[in-house]
Amino acid sequence: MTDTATDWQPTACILCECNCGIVVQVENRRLARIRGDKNHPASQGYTCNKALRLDHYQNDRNRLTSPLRRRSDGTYEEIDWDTAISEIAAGFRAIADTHGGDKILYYGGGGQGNHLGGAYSGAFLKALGSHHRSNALAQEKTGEHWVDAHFYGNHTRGEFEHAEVSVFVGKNPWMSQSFPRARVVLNEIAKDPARSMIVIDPVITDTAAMADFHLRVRPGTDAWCLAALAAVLVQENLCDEAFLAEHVTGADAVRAVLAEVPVADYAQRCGVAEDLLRAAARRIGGAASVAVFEDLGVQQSVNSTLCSYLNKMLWILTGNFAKPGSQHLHSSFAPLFRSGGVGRSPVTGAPIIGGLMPSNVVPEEILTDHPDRFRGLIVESSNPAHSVADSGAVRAAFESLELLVVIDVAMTETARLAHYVLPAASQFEKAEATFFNLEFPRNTFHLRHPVMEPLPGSLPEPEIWARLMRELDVVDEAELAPLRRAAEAGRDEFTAAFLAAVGANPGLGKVLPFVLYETLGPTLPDGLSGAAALWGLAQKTAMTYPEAVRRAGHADGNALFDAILAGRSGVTFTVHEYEDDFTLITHPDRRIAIEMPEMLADIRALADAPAELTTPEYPIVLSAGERRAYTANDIIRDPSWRKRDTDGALRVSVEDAEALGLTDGGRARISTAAGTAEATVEISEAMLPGHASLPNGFGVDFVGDDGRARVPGVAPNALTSTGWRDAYAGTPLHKHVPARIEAVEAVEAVALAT
Ligand SMILES: Nc1nc2c(c(=O)[nH]1)N[C@H]1C(S)=C(S)[C@@H](COP(=O)(O)OP(=O)(O)OC[C@H]3O[C@@H](n4cnc5c(=O)[nH]c(N)nc54)[C@H](O)[C@@H]3O)O[C@H]1N2
Ligand SMILES: Nc1nc2c(c(=O)[nH]1)N[C@H]1C(S)=C(S)[C@@H](COP(=O)(O)OP(=O)(O)OC[C@H]3O[C@@H](n4cnc5c(=O)[nH]c(N)nc54)[C@H](O)[C@@H]3O)O[C@H]1N2
Ligand code: SF4
Ligand SMILES: [Mo]
Repeated sequence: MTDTATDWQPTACILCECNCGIVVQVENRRLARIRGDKNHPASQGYTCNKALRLDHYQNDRNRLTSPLRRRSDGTYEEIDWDTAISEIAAGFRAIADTHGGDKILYYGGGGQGNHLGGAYSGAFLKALGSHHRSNALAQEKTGEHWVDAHFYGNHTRGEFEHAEVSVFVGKNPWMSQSFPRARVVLNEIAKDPARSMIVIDPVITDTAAMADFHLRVRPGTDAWCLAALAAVLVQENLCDEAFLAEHVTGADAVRAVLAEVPVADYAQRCGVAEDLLRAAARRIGGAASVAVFEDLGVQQSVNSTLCSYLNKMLWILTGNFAKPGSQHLHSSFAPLFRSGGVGRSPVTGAPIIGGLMPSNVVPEEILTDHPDRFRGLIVESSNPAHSVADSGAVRAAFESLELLVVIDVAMTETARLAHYVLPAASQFEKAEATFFNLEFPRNTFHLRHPVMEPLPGSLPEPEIWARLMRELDVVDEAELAPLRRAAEAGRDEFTAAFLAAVGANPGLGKVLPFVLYETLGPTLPDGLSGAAALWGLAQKTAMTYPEAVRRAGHADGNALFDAILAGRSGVTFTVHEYEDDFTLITHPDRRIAIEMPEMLADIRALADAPAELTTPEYPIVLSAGERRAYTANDIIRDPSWRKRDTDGALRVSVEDAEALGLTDGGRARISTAAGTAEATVEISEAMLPGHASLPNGFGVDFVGDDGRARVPGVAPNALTSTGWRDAYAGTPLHKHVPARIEAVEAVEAVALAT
């Protein structure tokens, strides 16, 4: 260790939802050394290749160091925090007063590693009367959430570590991870002859290459494949009758529809050999435990909500619930979705599921003369001008706003459209946490302590939101004073004072995160004032799952909160027993309700639905946004973090390359209904003819040491359209964009480069 290096400090990787625990040594504000944290209760020392590159996030030379205000010529000037806060609060106040607070939209609130800041936004938004919001979950998970809400009112997770059969539907966990210690678990499954892996994916991914059954569907045909798999379970009597009778409603209606599915015909339509498909279904039907993970390969493709519905039949019809190695409901420390029915967005009438408006309709909800259009927007920890379909439409819409404020660590494509940009402290410079707490039977929560001071000029989001709230001046200091005193006296005193204060003025509950930050926050040690909001969540968690929290060793909400503050590597907050799965079903009868008339009608309609959406003009299916070894959404902008695939190659099949005259390492032009782009070609035996793929996270700009801006790779949403979305959830079909690919002649490529 050198003189300036700190001791090893626990924190977490922020590049995917796993948030593996890591320990770091900090040297001159650099994350000089990084390794897995063996004390982390979920990751247990595991990391993938990406965690070691985190300093490229922390020390991005394009970090923001001052609030910025746009001048009329489009350039930015630095302003001080007081000016920024008062002008922004006044600006949103004016929109609320003139047009109503519901004309202010909130987008984002947290990425793969940070949800704590967003937890404070609600107080400011509620104080203004703003309630509409959207974020990346409305680009992927809302369709599944709609089905989940109907089935059991909760979210499920597979227990892959112990599953006899693991099924991955449009999911490549070797690259994209998403459950703890993914590569270790995948290797264990592959090595064990008693366990099997079933992968449904058109690409021979790293995961598919390890599978016992690779159902290599034609892109976009999963609904036929999944319907046929579920039909085999019904037609060959592989269902768990006792489970269905005791724990499920609507099974007869579902079985009646599946009994009619022509398996051989559907196998042919999805391009999977009937024998293989039947063998996979029989393996599922005969296993002692089955766990399933669906992800973007279906959630961002054709019939996406229907696929979510069908895929759940694989484990429900076979009774793979509430036992080791199966599918589980789980506790949550803070819900990622709001509860309640499906709402409608004000302009386009799009479905609002789990409180989230589809990202795809956001531009249309702004760029219109409709009286209910959004006029103000706050974007926090998200880059929608790059990550939402049709970047051109998003840009045009954002440019028309009366007020756009972006809170980010870096000058992003979205920040460049903002009236004000506020610099956030990085995720290693403040208290931070995520609400991706999705495991069963043991669920974990990790409050990360700051490992260094905020970059000068930046502030943690809890402080930004508190300053904005103070400026609105909606909470009377006289109401906070007793709470401040009680917080200093102790947890029990604070609890009593809190209950008294909210009893006297229920309005305080609406701005709860602000109240906690202002009163409990200053008493928290180690730079953890931003953790104050967790006090309320800890109380709620202890009330919702009292037994499971006690089993995890926490007597009550205050004990859980204190354990969270003290546990530098994360804590287990619930320990469930397998039969608890049934009590986590929110329906009064504690049964899974699988009859959804729209979905059953859609299964019937598959018989006549087209399985091809390409056209002679756009004959190739482009998957726009694949997860690879060196992609991490838009979190790291410095391209030098990548050790390979630095251009983000367009992967094409051997057959297509030959037909189109493409060469490996050469250039290709990709055209879609939305736009064109150019990419470096990689000819790959993993791709099916007629299918091409581009990675996610490319096409963001970065100004290097030489002052020149570089934009490696293709921004996938230069090629996608807002209207290309799922009928139920409005989620985009990014994995299934009809495209044309042409070789770019070497001479032409040189001419374009100069
Ligand atoms: N390395 C890395 N890991 C990440 C991320 C990252 O940016 N980089 N991002 C994180 C985030 S935000 C998410 S949401 C997850 C996403 O994780 P995944 O969903 O696993 O990621 P993708 O690679 O986008 O898509 C999964 C698979 O869908 C397949 N696919 C394409 N078309 C079809 C189809 O028609 N049918 C089927 N069945 N499959 C199809 C692709 O071949 C691909 O293997 O990853 C997380 N992990
Ligand atoms: N075509 C296509 N589009 C896609 C996808 C695809 O596969 N294809 N995938 C979709 C999916 S699944 C997802 S999840 C989204 C992700 O897209 P986004 O919702 O835009 O999220 P991120 O890319 O994670 O961007 C995170 C932002 O947070 C900033 N940030 C990092 N740390 C902090 C912090 O501490 N505070 C603040 N305030 N900001 C911070 C980063 O600089 C970055 O700008 O993209 C979606 N878009
Ligand atoms: S990218 Fe995900 S799996 Fe890899 S180290 Fe980071 S959190 Fe863990
Ligand atoms: Mo995502």
